[in-house]
Amino acid sequence: MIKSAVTIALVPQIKSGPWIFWEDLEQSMEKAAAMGFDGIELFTPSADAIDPNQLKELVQKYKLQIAAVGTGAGKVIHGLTLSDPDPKIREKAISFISEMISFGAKFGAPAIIGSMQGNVQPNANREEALTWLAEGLEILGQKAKEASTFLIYEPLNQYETNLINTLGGGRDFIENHRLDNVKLLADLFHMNIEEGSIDQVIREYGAYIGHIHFADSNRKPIGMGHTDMPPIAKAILEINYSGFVSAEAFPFPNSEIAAESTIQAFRKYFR
Ligand code: LER
Ligand code: MN
Repeated sequence: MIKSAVTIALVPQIKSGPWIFWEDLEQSMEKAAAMGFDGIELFTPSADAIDPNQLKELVQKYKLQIAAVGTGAGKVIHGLTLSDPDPKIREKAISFISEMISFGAKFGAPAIIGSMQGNVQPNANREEALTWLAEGLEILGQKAKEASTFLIYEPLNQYETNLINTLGGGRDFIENHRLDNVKLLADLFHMNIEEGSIDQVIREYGAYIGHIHFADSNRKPIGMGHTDMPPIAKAILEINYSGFVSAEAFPFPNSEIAAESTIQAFRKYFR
């Protein structure tokens, strides 16, 4: 069964990002649980920012799953990416994400590689950058496997990365580099910019999709933009997707209304 989730970001540097909740962890969890979400997607500054025992208590108290953990803080705070020409930076990026994988795995949650993939730098070679990214995903996919979870790779729109922008590009990358235990994130906001037909692409690459970011064309909650959601929801159901549909959207007009609109849209399309 498809599960609902809502993002909670606890990284001060990215407060203005597309996160439904971004203040207090427990308060946000309490609200998410009261609205009926199945899980939360967490963005933390590092793997040790939250005491796992405390999080275990909260997860039990509010009966919420951890849908996934974001790793973007590694880039935003420390400037680390998996495609940096400097091997020391790539090494640090891998160890930052490894720790996030171990943290998430305590809760059965996979880690997401989004902005941590980086970019081909102005004077670097594209093939080389893609090889570095593949090397990182290979190591991290295995790390996730050892922790009994999987790794999520997210194609981003062209204004955020010049590496891979489409689900098809992500599928080719996984196959060409024989990446094991790596699944794709279908972020409906990025797909709205990059794909021809979102529903067709979801049907075509359904077997590779391990996580979905739920946001409208303008990155506001579903229903507040012009994305034609019914055919997309139909495609998600048709591929027998059983992961999380997680609201990574702006808290517009505020966190509560954004979360409430999201869970209503989720019920309308998936229940
Ligand atoms: C960034 O645009 C995004 O979609 C995030 O999920 C990546 O960390
Ligand atoms: Mn996303």
